[in-house]
Amino acid sequence: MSTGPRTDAPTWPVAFAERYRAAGHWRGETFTGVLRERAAAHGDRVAVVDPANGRRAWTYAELDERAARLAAGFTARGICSGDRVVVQLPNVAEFVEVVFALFRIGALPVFALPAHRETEIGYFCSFTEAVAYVIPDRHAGFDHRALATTVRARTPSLKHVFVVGEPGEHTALSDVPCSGDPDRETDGPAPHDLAFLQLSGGTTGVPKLIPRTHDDYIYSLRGSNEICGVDEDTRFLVVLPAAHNFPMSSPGWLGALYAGGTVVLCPRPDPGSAFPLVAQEHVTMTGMVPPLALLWTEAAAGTAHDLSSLELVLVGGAKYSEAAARRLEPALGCRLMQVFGMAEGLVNYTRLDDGHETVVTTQGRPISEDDEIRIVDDAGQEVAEGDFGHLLTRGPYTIRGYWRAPEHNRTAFTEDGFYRTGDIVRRTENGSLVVEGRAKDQINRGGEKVAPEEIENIILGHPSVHDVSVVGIADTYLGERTLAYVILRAGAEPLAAVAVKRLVRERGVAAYKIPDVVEFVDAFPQTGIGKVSKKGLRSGAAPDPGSATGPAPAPAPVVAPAPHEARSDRH
Ligand code: OOB
Repeated sequence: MSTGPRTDAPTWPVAFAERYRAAGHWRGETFTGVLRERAAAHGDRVAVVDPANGRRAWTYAELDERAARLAAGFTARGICSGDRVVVQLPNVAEFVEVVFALFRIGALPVFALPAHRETEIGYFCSFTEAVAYVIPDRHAGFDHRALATTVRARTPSLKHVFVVGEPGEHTALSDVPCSGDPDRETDGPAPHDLAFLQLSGGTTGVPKLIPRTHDDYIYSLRGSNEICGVDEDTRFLVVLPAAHNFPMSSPGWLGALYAGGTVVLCPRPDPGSAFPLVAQEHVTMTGMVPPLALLWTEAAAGTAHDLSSLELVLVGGAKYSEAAARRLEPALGCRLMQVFGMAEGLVNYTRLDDGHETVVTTQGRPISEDDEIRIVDDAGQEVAEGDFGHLLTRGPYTIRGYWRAPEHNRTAFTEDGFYRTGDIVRRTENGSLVVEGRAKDQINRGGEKVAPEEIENIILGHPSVHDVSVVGIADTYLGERTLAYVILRAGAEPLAAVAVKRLVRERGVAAYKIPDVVEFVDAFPQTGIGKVSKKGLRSGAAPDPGSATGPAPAPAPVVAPAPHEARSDRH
């Protein structure tokens, strides 16, 4: 079985693929095969715990059976190998069931985040020509069925909407599984086939899609498990949205399932929701972004819940301050591991046997000895050992190109296949990487990535707006938050900051992309924020945002708050 034309995305050259197989990285496993093997080996161990609505716990045998029945039901409805299915589910057991059902068929889940709205979902569905969209009925006060109705009406490929819960005019997911005995023997797609499409954090107007294969992703799980000590006794709590690459694979819920451990799904990440679950479910491991780690660290002191089962907390997705990192272990009574990863592939971890200073001051080193790391200056020349520069990487689980994006791939990857991460790093004497900043045009809002261009394009649509520049400003809790500098047209009706925010919200984008602060200016500040009119740049010859100017790359557009911030709007 194949997952469709390989031309959808560049893949590893044959010589590299052979090398990765010979090294034992790619072992010819598939997710379907892995689940079936675990179900055969220890079918009665608990695979997934969903504490919401009366605590459901599915064993490996049950999960395998459910996935097989659902796969048969999807097949009966015409979903085939290679079809794309946008999956937008919160942390519920059905998420795991749906994903393994799609893996079985060889259909590709496209992992949307629960926060995504009409603009993002409409784009994912139309760009991938998705045949189906899987949603909860309502989540976090939002009715996903109404959104599905809108998107379906304008997406000709979209034939099915499956709903976890009350389906409304759509199809209940619970009506899909076949009742007979499904074919249990199929392995579905081949190990080198695509397994799913992840979303990139994005630096452009629309997010890029990241094609991951069974071989490469399973290798990253195996490597992550080894580094983090994940085994069948691991009880992994998924606090971040399960669709994100970090909680999925570093080592995440897929890593825990690969090892035969137990995945506990946490509906909300706040300590009030998560701490009781840690205690009740004897959670041993979890992963989170720095702002959440701060909250957990602060809340741990006064909690009545027993957190003593926790052995390891992974923190990553954005820079974790050294001061905060120092506080985590004593507060939570467990080990800390920093993780610096990307959905495109490369993942770095500090190690359990690293000294304490390395754990609190670095972002670790790559999973694999075959992860190739280059740290280069603007001219692409390798910097002196210890100096900072642009991080380029290539390896057995880092993609060679985005899905259906040949144009973008030409700049996002070097000719010899290195991914330009857009991160500015340096390597310490003991080989650990330290993230110093960013050269890419992206805002990292506490781990949630915002592409300024996407928001600028929306604001530019307002008739009173002459130009806009969206930048990140330092924030003690989030690391960064977003500020939109707006220049109004001469003689235009004055515009309130709230109106700008409303405009973005009403366009139907994830709430975390709505600017935190809006400021009206006569011209873009040239100093202090280091930004000029990006509209002008785009209509002229735009420089590659991944390349800084000058010999030494500036440590990223992570900027200090502008002096006039005091008068900015904070609604
Ligand atoms: C993870 O994945 P993405 O794809 O959402 O974002 C990747 C980007 C990196 O290129 C870097 O800019 C930033 O997020 N980042 C960090 C970081 N971890 C990620 N920046 C500073 N320090 C860190 N520890 O965010 C992701 C994927 C897998 C595991 C962990 C995080």
